[in-house]
Amino acid sequence: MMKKKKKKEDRAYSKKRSKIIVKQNEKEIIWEPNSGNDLKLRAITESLQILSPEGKIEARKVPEITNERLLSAYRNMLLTRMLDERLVSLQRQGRLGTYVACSGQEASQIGCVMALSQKDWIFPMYRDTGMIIEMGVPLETLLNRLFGNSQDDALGRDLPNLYGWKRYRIASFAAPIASHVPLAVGFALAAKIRGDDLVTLTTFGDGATSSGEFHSAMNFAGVFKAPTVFVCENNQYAISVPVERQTASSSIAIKAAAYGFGGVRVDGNDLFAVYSTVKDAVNKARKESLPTLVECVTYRLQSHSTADDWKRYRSAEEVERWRHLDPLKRLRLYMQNVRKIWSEEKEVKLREELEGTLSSTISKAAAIPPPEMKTMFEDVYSEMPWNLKEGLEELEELEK
Ligand SMILES: Cc1ncc(C[n+]2csc(CCOP(=O)(O)OP(=O)(O)O)c2C)c(N)n1
Ligand SMILES: [Mg+2]
Repeated sequence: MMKKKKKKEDRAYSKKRSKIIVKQNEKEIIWEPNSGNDLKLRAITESLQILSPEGKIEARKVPEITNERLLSAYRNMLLTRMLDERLVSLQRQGRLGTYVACSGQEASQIGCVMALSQKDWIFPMYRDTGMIIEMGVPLETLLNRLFGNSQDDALGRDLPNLYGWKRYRIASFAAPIASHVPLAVGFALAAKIRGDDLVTLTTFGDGATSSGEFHSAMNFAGVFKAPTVFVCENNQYAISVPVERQTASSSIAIKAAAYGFGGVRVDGNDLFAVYSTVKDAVNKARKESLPTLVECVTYRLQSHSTADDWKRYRSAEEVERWRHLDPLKRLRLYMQNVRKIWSEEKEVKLREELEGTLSSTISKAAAIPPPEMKTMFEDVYSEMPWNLKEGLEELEELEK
């Protein structure tokens, strides 16, 4: 009897074998479901995958990406990971206010931007350092923002991870979750009315899908046919709340059906799956003015932010399992073993180069003084009102 039951379970696993079995030191680890309704397990087994965790091609349709483009994407993924680690450490040393890390989500973020054209805009979330880098924001500009120094375009007035640069086609956003999602739809519709040939892409987390803004934006986009690509970076948690407490739907992608357009779920740690799916969605938006929802199944390897400790709500084993699905590792293996354009030596050399660039750029940004205090009274009104003038005068007295 026991034997029979075991066999049945084996069959269930082996049905999607390549998707749920990961290898660690030659040993196979099976992803055990916690319950009959384990959304995390289903999310991995039922998403589009092109590149396996071992760096092998799993699907027939492989996107056409030149070696040059692939190397540049990998470089930005590694830069994002190394920058992330440095920033968390700087915050721990008390040299940076706060930081929201994105380690583990690099393929989702960089794959999205690779699919865009030079005219398209992004409406990102706070965790999208990889997108900011792939959009071409120089490291100096990004670090000045994070340090909030006097060279920061926002003069240190915003939270470090709340980015926004018009010249890089990155819309600024606010801290309330999903408040930027309807703006991506409005911007796309305005562009459509004006005849501008552009698509907007907005990213948000799994937690954001419980907000009213997510649903009204999706509804509006469906009814008025907005050229918008919605990308949910489903990293399994909204701070400490796991995705299975966020929704009773079988996936996040399925929610698109209620608004009359397509939803696709992809392995968010697979650069090829993200890139090709988002590229199709961008083409659909550009050619047919139709929205798409893409769910990237991924995982946040670090804490929610530097004000959080993941050990309070998830096990080390769970984090370890996801480490084997690392987006960088699988791309590196593919470049090395399939395309033959990468090697251990190249990896060491690139890491050394990026280490050097990061050290010098961080030292430079850290040494730039903070904005002058008086700047907080400026830039709001064309003519300063009496109450601000009074505040400024008081400050000048104090500074004498
Ligand atoms: C409207 C609103 N409610 C609550 C918060 C507090 N908060 C900040 S981040 C966060 C979790 C969001 O999770 P998710 O959307 O999955 O994105 P992730 O941080 O996992 O990338 C919450 C609840 C907020 N900023 N805004
Ligand atoms: Mg989340």
